[in-house]
Amino acid sequence: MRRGPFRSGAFHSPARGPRTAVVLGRWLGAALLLCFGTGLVSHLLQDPPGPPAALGLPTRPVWGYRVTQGLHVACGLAAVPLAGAKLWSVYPRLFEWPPARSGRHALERAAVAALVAAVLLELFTGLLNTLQWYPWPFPFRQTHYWTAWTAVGALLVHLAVKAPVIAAHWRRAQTVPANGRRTDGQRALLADERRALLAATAAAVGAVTLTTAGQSVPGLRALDLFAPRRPGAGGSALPVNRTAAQAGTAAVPAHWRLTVTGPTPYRLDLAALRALPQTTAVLPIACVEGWSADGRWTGVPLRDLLRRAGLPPGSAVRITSLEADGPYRTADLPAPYADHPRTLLALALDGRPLTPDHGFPARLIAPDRPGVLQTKWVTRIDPL
Ligand SMILES: Nc1nc2c(c(=O)[nH]1)N[C@H]1C(S)=C(S)[C@@H](COP(=O)(O)O)O[C@H]1N2
Ligand SMILES: [Mo]
Repeated sequence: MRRGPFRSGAFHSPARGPRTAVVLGRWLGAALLLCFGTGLVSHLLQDPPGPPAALGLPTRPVWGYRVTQGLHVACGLAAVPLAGAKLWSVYPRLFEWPPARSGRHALERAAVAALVAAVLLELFTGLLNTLQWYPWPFPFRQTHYWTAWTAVGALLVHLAVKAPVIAAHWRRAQTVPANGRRTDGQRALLADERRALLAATAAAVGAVTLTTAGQSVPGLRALDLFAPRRPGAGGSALPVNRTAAQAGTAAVPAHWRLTVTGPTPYRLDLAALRALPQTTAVLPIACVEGWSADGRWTGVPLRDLLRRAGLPPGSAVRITSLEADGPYRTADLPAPYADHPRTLLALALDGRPLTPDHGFPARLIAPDRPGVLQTKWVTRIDPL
């Protein structure tokens, strides 16, 4: 174990030490906690507990999910260089020998092992998810969700165990004690090295953020070098995650009808839908994978379609796509969204009929919801 890069004294640096670990820990901790909070929001929206109709899920602000999920992905990306720097700052301690000196030390190291493993798995799965790349046999969302709880639990143990060290090094003034063992020159060198490390870390975080945030922050579009999704596909400013060709819905059957069930079920063709009173609303598509963009949608308010089928306000519905299979073939719409005046069965985007990639002939668009739930190629609406 104690050879090569693992020998004690490997990669020695004066910039290491509790103060460095505390400063980096604060940044990383803040990024991870923001990830956790915004991730819980996303999870609750995608997997609402309890009966869908009974829930007061938020429909306001309409761009709410755009902000929380944009932050989630931005903080996750920023956490990658932060986690690297944090691991580097404590590197020799990760391979300490003997592995445990006391019960407390054993607990401390077990929590660190769980924390490091969970955070690395979380950042890895999240990063690959932004690339729509799933090279693993386990379900992404459940794994990402439960790993997050593991990471937060291990983080709380870590913070509790380290509380005295954190308290002692929280403020800069207390961190360079005049302990007589270091000369003023050595102390200045240490402070310089630490400053350089923190500046390099901050620069890496800044670079990662500036070159990816454009996928959800309009003002930063020009700098968006590394974000995987580009607007402009499918003939609009919105990116496309799953094209009609990929979903097998490129050729919509000539007999396509929208079916709405309820006390007075009915079917309507596209011309009949276009003849109904239309509403236009600017609403974003906010993808879980971190990109988002506004669209100007025109279509029939969903609640008008539901009233016509005899479904009263407060009804939750299931929206079904023409897509033969795939995880987003159906989406359940809790009552707050179904009743919202700007929830549309959209027929047009930016004044033009929907293109196949954006969901022709009809798609759902609802405020403050993850993109995965904005079902394209809609063919049925059923009460839940
Ligand atoms: N039927 C169906 N609807 C779907 C999807 C899908 O795979 N199948 N993808 C969803 C996802 S993940 C997103 S982000 C949005 C993207 O909408 P857009 O392609 O119009 O930008 O559509 C959603 N609607
Ligand atoms: Mo998405």
